[in-house]
Amino acid sequence: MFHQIQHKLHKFVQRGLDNHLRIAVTGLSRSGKTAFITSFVDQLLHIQGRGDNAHVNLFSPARNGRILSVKRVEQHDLTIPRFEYDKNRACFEAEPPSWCPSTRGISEIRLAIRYQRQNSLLRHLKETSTLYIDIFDYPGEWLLDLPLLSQSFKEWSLAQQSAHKGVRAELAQAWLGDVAKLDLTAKADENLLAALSERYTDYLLQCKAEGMQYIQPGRFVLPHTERGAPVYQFFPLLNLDESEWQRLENSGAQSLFHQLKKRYTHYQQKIVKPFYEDYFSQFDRQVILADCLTPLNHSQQAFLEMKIGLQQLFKHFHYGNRSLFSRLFSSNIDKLLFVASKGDHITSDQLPNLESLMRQLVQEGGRHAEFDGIETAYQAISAIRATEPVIATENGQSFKALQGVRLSDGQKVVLYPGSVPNRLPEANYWQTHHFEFDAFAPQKIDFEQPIPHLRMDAALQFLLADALD
Ligand SMILES: Nc1nc2c(ncn2[C@@H]2O[C@H](COP(=O)(O)OP(=O)(O)O)[C@@H](O)[C@H]2O)c(=O)[nH]1
Ligand SMILES: [Mg+2]
Repeated sequence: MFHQIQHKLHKFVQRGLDNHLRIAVTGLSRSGKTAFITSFVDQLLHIQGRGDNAHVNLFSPARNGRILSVKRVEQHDLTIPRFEYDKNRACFEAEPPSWCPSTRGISEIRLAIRYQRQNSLLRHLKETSTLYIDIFDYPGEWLLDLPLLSQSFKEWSLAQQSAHKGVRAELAQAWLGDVAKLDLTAKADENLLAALSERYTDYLLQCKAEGMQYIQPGRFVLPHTERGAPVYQFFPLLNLDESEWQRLENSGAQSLFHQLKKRYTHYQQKIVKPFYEDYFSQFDRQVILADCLTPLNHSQQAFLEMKIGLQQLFKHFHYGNRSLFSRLFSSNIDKLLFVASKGDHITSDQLPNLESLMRQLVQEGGRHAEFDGIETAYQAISAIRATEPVIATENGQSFKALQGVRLSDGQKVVLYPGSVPNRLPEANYWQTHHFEFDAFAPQKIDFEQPIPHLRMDAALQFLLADALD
């Protein structure tokens, strides 16, 4: 009897000591979220209680042998799609190996890590504890819509107008030409609105293809099933003067103008807001991924947009008392990790430059001191390493190079991808430097081997080590 009570008590205490961590991973599409989470889970699942765990040498709880087991458990929220770890891993084990298919929307996976506590005070109560981690994958495009929550349709339109230059202005010509022909005070025609919205969405997709990253509404450029829903069928009105805005406001409730306004408000309240209320407010730690190398291939405008885009994501954590986000919501995030992804596209000596470039992209403007109470780190990593470092010689000179299988033609190549600038490049940079960061095919991964990576263990250390104390 006594034993039973003691056992029950022990279990009760045990449960009280088990802890949870909700880690969210975001970034714009193709920034490497799926690759990151697949590798994150894979590295953890390959930790062996008594193994040397060389694959995660920078992750101290594994190196010290305190992690007893890691396993997948049923996720917490059954309404969220499951993160497809097994399917993703299978892509790399296949012959030939391929990159995992792209995903949309939010997904979740839960792991249970059983570990030995370090905390001696509790040692007599229990030796081991379990940390449950929920990892969420959600599109960074969702965060680009935050400003909409505090803007009226008119304010949003004016903000869009001010971003409307260079490549964007050129791409928008066809869509703007069609809108100019409209009588916005006339009674709304659903089909017309649908057709024009489609042209607007095409324009946004073209901006994206040109490397523009600051795109609103962010959800318009994600593949989603409800594209035909009226809530995704609206667009901003550009180039109107004050008297025209007045005239439109005074048009009938059924006018095209008021229909656009109504859909905008619906999008704001029914699509943007619930994400913050339902999910965002519950995250404990946030990873933000950015592919800083691809904009170097494109143009200065692409690079500047990447900066604006990143700073937009960053606004969610910039807790200065006037920050938009802190006025609207509260969050519990205590650690923030900025990751420059796909680090295997450059030679290892360039990784510090990539890290510092990422830091600059986020911090420019000197606002970095204001992450109140949030510990922030910057890391350049490769979640799934597709290249091998080699030493190449040319004209008697040796230099560091990369070897991999080029994705476009399946050729095995050795190349020197060039140096990465460690600060924000000047305009003439794109004239004098030619960047070609080729995409590589993934390596084949043997059954039971962990996924090869660069510094994923540094990310594990930052995100998990203190929770496994
Ligand atoms: N070489 C290399 N390519 C990567 C890495 N991570 C992502 N990629 C490439 O980037 C693409 C998009 O990555 P994914 O994880 O699907 O991005 P997501 O849209 O943010 O989930 C992949 O299909 C790969 O081609 C990496 O660590 N190394
Ligand atoms: Mg994905």
